[in-house]
Amino acid sequence: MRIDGIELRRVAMPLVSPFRTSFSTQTEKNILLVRAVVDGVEGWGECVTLPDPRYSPEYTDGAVDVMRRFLIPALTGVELSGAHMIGEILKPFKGHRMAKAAIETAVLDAELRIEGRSLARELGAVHDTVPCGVSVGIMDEIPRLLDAVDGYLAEGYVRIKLKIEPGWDVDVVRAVRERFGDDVLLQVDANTAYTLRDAQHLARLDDFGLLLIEQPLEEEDILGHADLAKLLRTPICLDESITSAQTAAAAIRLGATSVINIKPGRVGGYLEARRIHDLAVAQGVPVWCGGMVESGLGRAANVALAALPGFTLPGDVSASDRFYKVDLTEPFVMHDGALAVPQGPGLGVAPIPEILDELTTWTEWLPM
Ligand code: NPG
Repeated sequence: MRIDGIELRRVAMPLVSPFRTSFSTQTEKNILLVRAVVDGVEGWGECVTLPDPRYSPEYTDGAVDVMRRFLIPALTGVELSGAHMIGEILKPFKGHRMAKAAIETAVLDAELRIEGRSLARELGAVHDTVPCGVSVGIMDEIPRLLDAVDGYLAEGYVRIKLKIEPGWDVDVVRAVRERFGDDVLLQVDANTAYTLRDAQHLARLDDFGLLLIEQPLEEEDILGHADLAKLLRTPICLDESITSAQTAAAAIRLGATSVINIKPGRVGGYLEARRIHDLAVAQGVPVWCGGMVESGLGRAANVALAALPGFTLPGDVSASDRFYKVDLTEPFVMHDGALAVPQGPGLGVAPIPEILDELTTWTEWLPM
C-alpha cells in the first residue's frame, strides 16, 4: 500500500467546563487531526499535542512542523506492507511521539478499513465494553469539587481521578472520602507537581485507600519515584515518564512504578502502546488507558486499546459529554458505567462531515 497524501486539519472544540490541571487550564480544545488517504481509502488519527509544551515537550505547531518537514517526506513514495512499518521508518527522527502516533493511527485506520478489520480486534481486545473512569480538574473550592464528583457518580462513572497540586491534595481527598465513603474507586494525579521533599506530606494520602498516585515527580526522575515508592503505601503510577516500552521496562525494573498509565500518543502510537501492555502483563503490572481530552476519533481508538486483557483498572475513558456538547463523531454514550468498544472496520467511527466542517479552523493537503 501507498499513502496518496495526508491532510492536516485543525479543529476548535469548546469544552463544557474549564479543565484545570497542575500545568494549565483548558477551556477549548484545539485538536490537530491527520487524515491519511491510502490507496484511495481515508483513515484518521488525532494528534494529542497541546498548544504549548507544558505537559510534554511536544506542542501542536511543532507537530505540524515536524510532520511537514520530516515525517511526511520520509513516508512519501514508500511502498508499505502495513502501518506497522511506520514506526521503523520514522525512527531516525528523535522524539515527536505524538506526531508520529497521529500519522501511524491514520494509516492504520485506513489499512484496517481496506481489510475490513476493527482496531479492537487488531490490537487483541477481549472485551465488548470498557468501564469508565473520569478525571476531575482542580477547582476553586472543595464544595464545588464535591458537587462535580457527586454528579459524575450519579451518572455512573465507576472510578474518580482527582487532579492534585500542592495546596489542593490531602484535604480534598479527605473531603471526597468523608462525603462519598471508602468504596468509591479513587486515585489522584499530580502531573509532576511535587518533589521528593514532599514525601512526608504525600504519605498522608496513605490513609485514604487510593488506587494509586499518578506522576508525583518530574518526568525524568525515575530514581526519585523509586525512592518515593519506598516511603508511600499508595502505589505509584507513572504517566509522563513512560515514553516507550523501553522506559516502561526500566521503570518497572527500578521499582519506580507499580501501575502504568498507557497513553498511545505519549508513547508513539497504538502499536507501541500494545507492546507496553504486553510487557506489563508479563511483569504482573496492571495498566489503564489514559486520556488526553480526545474527540470521538481518539476516544474510539482508546476504547479499543482499553479492551485488552491487561487493562485491569478503569481508564480515563469517559463519555463524549464529559468534555464536549458536540463531538466530531457519533457521541460515545455511557451505559451502566461503560462504553461499547467500536466493532466496525478501523476506528469504527468517522467524523460527521457537517460538524467537522463547522469546527475546522485550518486545513492543508500534502500530496505524497
Ligand atoms: O479523560 O481525556 C480525559 C482526560 C484525562 O486528566 C486527564 N488527562 O494528565 O492525564 C492527564 C490529563 C491530560 C489531559 C494531559 C490533556 C494532557 C492533556
